[in-house]
Amino acid sequence: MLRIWGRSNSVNVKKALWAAEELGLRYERIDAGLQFGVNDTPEYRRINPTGLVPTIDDDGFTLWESHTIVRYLAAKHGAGTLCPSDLRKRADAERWMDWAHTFSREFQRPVFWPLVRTPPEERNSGAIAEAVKKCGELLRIPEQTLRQTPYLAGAQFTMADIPLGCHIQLWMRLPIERPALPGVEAWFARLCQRPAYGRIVDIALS
Ligand SMILES: N[C@@H](CCC(=O)N[C@@H](CS)C(=O)NCC(=O)O)C(=O)O
Repeated sequence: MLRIWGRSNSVNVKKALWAAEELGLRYERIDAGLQFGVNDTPEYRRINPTGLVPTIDDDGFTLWESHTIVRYLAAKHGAGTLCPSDLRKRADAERWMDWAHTFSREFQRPVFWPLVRTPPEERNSGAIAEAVKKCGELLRIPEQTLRQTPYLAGAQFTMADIPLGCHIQLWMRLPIERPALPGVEAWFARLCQRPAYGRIVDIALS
């Protein structure tokens, strides 16, 4: 049985959960992180020395780092679907997974945390606006691709869409001024049609 540790509102935990659900896997989720603790216990640190979430245990094989977990689950259960069989298509998909870190760095702490997890009186609105602008500029990179193909790695939904798809939900749902990015917006609308995205990713901001 697959076990996944992590609170359901963590953007990185969502990646693992969404992949598992797209693959139709049965799993048990154990709350961990922030108010739930668990990730600071010696038992947890033994399987994940970073003390971060998510971590998985797949029949005794433990793994951490959300994108690696997505790659592992996709390769094990989704060869030819979530994980493209063609080597170049797979590398293309993995490139988008890695690029999501670039967006995450400019978005999670500079925009998401101040707007969702920081009291209004402690927010620096100038810095947030500056960061939103930077994120909008970064999104012109996937915009170029998404104007030409429905998904990041081509015609099919793949693991390429999972990491950035989790960040984009936050980007689209935050009360911020977004530049017009029709390709990204159409892609987000496509993701919203996926039942697993609705269950796992497109949940209330917290
Ligand atoms: N590179 C790691 C980052 C994991 C990470 O930063 N997780 C955050 C949640 S999104 C965390 O564990 N924060 C501490 C906590 O929730 O207590 C990954 O992708 O798995």
